[in-house]
Amino acid sequence: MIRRIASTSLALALLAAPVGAEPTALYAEHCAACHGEGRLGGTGPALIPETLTRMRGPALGEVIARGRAATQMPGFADTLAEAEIAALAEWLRAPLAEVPGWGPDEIAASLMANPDYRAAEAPVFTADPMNLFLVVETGDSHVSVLDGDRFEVIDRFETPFAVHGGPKFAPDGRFVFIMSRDGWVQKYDLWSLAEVGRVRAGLNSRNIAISKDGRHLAVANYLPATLTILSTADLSVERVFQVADKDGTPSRVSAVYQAPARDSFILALKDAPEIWEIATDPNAPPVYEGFVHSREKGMVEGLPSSQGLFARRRIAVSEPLDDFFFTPDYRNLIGASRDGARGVVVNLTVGREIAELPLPGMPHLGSGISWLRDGRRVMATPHLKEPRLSVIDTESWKLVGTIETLGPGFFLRSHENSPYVWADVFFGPNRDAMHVIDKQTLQVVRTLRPEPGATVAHVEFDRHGRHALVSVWEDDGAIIVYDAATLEEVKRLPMRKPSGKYNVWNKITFSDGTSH
Ligand code: DHE
Repeated sequence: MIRRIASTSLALALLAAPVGAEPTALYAEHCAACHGEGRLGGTGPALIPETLTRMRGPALGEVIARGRAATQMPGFADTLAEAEIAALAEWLRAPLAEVPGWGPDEIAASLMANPDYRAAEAPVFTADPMNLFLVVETGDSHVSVLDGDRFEVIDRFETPFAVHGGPKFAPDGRFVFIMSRDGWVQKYDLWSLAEVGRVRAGLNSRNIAISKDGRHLAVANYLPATLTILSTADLSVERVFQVADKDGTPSRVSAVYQAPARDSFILALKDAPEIWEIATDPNAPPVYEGFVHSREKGMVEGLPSSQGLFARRRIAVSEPLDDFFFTPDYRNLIGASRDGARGVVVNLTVGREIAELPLPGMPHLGSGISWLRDGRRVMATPHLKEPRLSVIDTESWKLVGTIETLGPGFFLRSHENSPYVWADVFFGPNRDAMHVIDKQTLQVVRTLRPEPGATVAHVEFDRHGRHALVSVWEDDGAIIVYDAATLEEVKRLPMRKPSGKYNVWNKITFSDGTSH
């Protein structure tokens, strides 16, 4: 099924595409075999602006000319003229003229089970299965499975291209789900050390969340504007929500989160002033969306629009909010306004905004973490455009401090057993610095520079909080293991552009210091 996109987008696409059919012909001859006739991916990734504009690294023309190291993407500098490469790159940056529908049938048809998969009856290794780390290596699209006590790689497997966001673990830590920006969801068995299969849940996706009982996996999509819910058992499609505001205007889904204390998924909508909550409890009470007017009783509840599993509730907010931080009880969330100038606190129980916070400079709330300071729970968030962290009291919703850093950062981490917060400096000339901050005094106690000139970012602790793992976020990068108390380097493991790393125990127990 082919759906025509809105005529304004089509006009833009035509304007952006260079005159003449040359890039189209070049694409058909040189690219389509791997990237798909419709640019939506094949053995290679989708070549659409929704994915391409989010790629960090060399410019598109550079990749076409020289290829991509450690992948099957060859260089075309000897085959194509410079002007042809430039025209092709420009054409690829224009939106698709036609977007195919991607509903339950297309998703189901994309399912690929691993024919060699055999489920082991017990872990096939001696390491503590609760203290494994998954290290996402975006340099060559692999994940390394790391023994979190000995710091040895016990398996390394290929992922779809451009994995984004944290993998999500089943509640018992056995299976893990990994998502790529092209919408592929991969299921991997950590006991058997083998891929179970993969399915394409969207054409351009944001992130995934797993339900409290581990049975359902939600996939947030930009393209199409849907939320796909898969069964974790066999990756079959359970539901595809067409996401639109109460007036029917479609909205992309910025992100989906699990709210374990509420037994639900919470959705950030990119284009609508609404937050959605979708029940993952089969006995969820009815949701009333409309109200009917009764002469005798005044306004009364209307018919429930949904109830039970996947009942959907809309929470109206004053403007679209994305990138959420949740308090540990999941009663409140902080969302960032689109202009990146303020944070809004939304109480999920009463379903409305209850406070506003001054958070200029694009707070990256998804990286926020919380801890107890003088008996009160505070949260801290980095800012993508300001060299500081903001620390907020989660009861009074007042800013209790700011911590100056050497540049804007992306990720924060801590652990219940550690007195420190680790904060990277992802952007700017000091991106090789990693601050270690005292949780009580809010002072930087040490700034590590393990690899001068290289980006160091993203930290994850082992399950006991004894070691902190830091990425040297470069193509010939590494994971550096630090003693979390002495801050001394313990071990360095070479890795291909390691981005995030995720500890099974910290994730399944919703550790305070880590992202969920
Ligand atoms: Fe991410 C997590 C959104 C750019 C690496 N990123 C997330 C999450 C969201 C998000 C909503 C939480 C999802 C989850 O884990 O379930 N990211 C966004 C953006 O909107 C933004 C700014 C623009 C975009 O490209 O979409 C963005 N992110 C990036 C990058 O450029 C990064 C650095 C490199 C990359 O791989 O694309 C990047 N994002 C990450 C990582 C996580 C992440 C490693 C998981 C962090 C964690 O510890 O859980």
